[in-house]
Amino acid sequence: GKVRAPTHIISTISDDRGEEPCYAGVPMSSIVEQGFGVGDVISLLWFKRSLPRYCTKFIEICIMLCADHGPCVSGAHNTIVTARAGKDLVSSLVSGLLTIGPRFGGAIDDAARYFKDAYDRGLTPYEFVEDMKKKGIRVPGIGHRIKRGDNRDKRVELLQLFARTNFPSVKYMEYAVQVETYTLSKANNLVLNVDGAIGSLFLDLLAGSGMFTKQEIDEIVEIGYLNGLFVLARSIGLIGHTFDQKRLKQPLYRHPWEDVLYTK
Ligand code: Q5B
Repeated sequence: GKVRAPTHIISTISDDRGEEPCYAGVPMSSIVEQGFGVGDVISLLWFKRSLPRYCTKFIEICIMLCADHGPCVSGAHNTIVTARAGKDLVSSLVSGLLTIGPRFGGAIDDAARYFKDAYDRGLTPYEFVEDMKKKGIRVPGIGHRIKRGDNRDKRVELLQLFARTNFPSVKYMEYAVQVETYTLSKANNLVLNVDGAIGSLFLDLLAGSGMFTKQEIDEIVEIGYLNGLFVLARSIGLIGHTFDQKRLKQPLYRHPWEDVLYTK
């Protein structure tokens, strides 16, 4: 019989060998004919399944809301400086992307991990936050440089409104809101931020949609899929900032001496 030569790569999400490429078995023509959006494409390529419309709409809202947050945030700043140094699009983009991490935009996975663990173990918000404090770990998804208890993040409110209207259950988000109520009683900047809102709501999407087994949810949270949403979304803005600087023919950036504390 035929002997199968050993392969060096295993791939399960897409196939380009036939007449048309397929994403998780769905041919490109169906994707176009059925009017799929980017949320559906993410569902197929990341989660290997078609998700209900409210889930794909939620993914699309996350992408739209996180696409940009002005020129002053870490990612945009790096991209702007790189573009002004005369570098190309990809270099400018990745220099911004490389700032995404536990403090900036990359706290979604850890927010999901910690909120899930605390909720599933039945910890009160007080027990959870104080336990984190004892361990010296900042609560991921809590805190913002410019948002405050009396100046909430509109993006968080929009995500919460969509989920409360469309999700079968928002138990993880409600838990995150209770955590926020407690952290706000400690300091006015300790709001639920956009990373925490997406992290907790994605847990609700995974648990409430009936599309994932418990084992699959644990694997998604453990591997850490959710920072990918911020990376993907913010790439849109970072590309925009690159074009903006090139269009404006901005010169090489040099930070002013007056803004540096030179000390021994
Ligand atoms: N404290 C975000 O801090 C920030 C605490 C906390 C307990 C916390 C901080 C933090 C967790 C990571 C996180 C996502 C670094 C943020 C984003 C996208 C963005 C960005 C944009 C966009 C801000 C002052 C006092 C200290 C701290 C305590 C602070 N956070 N305690 N748990 N989570 N959060 N990141 O303002 O006693 O004085 O020592 O790490 O979720 O990135 O728009 O900018 O779209 O681009 O630098 O929205 O919260 O405050 O470091 O001076 O702390 O609060 O221990 O206490 P700040 P600090 P003490 S969304």
